[in-house]
Amino acid sequence: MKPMKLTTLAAVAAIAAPGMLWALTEADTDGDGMVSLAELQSVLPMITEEAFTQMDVNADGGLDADEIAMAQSAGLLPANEG
Ligand SMILES: [Ca+2]
Ligand SMILES: [Ca+2]
Repeated sequence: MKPMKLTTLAAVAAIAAPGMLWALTEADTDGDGMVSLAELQSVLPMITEEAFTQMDVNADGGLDADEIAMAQSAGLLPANEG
């Protein structure tokens, strides 16, 4: 646990619109601030590795809030709001 992570998460939460972080907050079970393929599949079992790779724009192995938002905009992820 590094203090930087909390700062980063706070910054992300401040930037992202409410409701856009469903996958990040609910699926990020190890709390590293990104949703891995395994974490994403735990909430969305239909997600394939191929789809995940498309969503992982910077190819770091996890989806951050921006990538999730983009995937939702592109229709690759359900918005799942309310
Ligand atoms: Ca994670
Ligand atoms: Ca990524």
